[in-house]
Amino acid sequence: MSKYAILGGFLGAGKTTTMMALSDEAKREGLKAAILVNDLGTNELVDGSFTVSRGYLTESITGGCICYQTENLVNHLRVFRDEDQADLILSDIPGCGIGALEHVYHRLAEQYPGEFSLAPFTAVADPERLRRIMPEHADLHLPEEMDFLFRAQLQEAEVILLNKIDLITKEEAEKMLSWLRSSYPEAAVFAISAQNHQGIDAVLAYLMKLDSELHHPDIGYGGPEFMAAEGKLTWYDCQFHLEADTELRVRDYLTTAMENIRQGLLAANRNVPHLKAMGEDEDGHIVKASLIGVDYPLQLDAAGDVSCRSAHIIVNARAACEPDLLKKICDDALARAADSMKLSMKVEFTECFGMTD
Ligand SMILES: Nc1nc2c(ncn2[C@@H]2O[C@H](COP(=O)(O)OP(=O)(O)OP(=O)(O)O)[C@@H](O)[C@H]2O)c(=O)[nH]1
Ligand SMILES: [Mg+2]
Repeated sequence: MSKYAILGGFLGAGKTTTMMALSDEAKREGLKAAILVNDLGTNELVDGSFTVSRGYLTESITGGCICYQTENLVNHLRVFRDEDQADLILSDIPGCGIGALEHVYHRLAEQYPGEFSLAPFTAVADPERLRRIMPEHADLHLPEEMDFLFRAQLQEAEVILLNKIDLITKEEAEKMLSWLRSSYPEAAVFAISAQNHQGIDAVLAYLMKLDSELHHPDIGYGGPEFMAAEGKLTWYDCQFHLEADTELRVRDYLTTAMENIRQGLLAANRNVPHLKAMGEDEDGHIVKASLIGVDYPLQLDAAGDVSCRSAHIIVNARAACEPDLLKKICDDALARAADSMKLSMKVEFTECFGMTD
């Protein structure tokens, strides 16, 4: 029987990176892992395209949360289990999401008994965002309605992964771990760096060995705080083609474009819990960029950066901003970056919607 593990956690916490790290670790242990990427956006999205480009066995469910498409989810899980013979199936939920313990795990247990072994329900947490709900109550320039989601995601979890410990000191990590353990005493807490593969072996062993207890925590799903938090979030997705007369460097384009979006959001006093972009040139070289807030440095994975003539670009912004304003900021920023680099831009797809639309 395949083990199925859902990883929740806020936007940009590192769910996709953790799923890749767990897949790598599974491979080292002689196990086969598969990744099921879930997002509210449609069409080609950064996360699924990136995991495929890195060679991970990946399928995507787009256009809605897996909480509301159990049959579709089960079809994907069965293919991974029966055709791919995956030992472990990892899936995320859109990073604003809560409620998958009830809507996915409980439904699978009740409606498809014995088909899948359910790993403890897991949340990935970013240390910076945790500081917001810890006693220090750090100001992250995000609407305070988001605090509900940070708390609910941890309350729902049976396993909490304190990720990105490479970015904090040992003392900070200890302080956060002890706060997490005292605030969420029923959860098993692990410290990891998904990026550096630190602590991943212990998490894999835990998820493979234990099963979800299938609790029913009261996390306020559907309540006023939940509605208020979702009401603040907007999804923007864009795909386009860039062409240069002489030379195009995808890394430079993404850097300029993301900085333009940052400046547009700052000027409007808005923020972006996660802005992701990926570019692929005509020879399949990939560059990925990620920004987890207007106050944070741009993170570039530019292993594939070479000079080229044309590239396909995907941009996904998950922002605390009104849809019309976000669309204007992003559309302008992407076009201005192309103009300033004398690139011709052919937009193939754009969507922008509020989470509650
Ligand atoms: N330094 C560091 N960065 C990390 C780590 N894990 C993830 N990141 C970075 O954090 C950013 C967000 O990571 P993702 O894995 O895309 O986050 P996510 O939770 O999947 O984000 P959404 O799907 O948008 O909700 C990326 O730039 C990652 O490279 C880590 O352990 N250390
Ligand atoms: Mg992701």
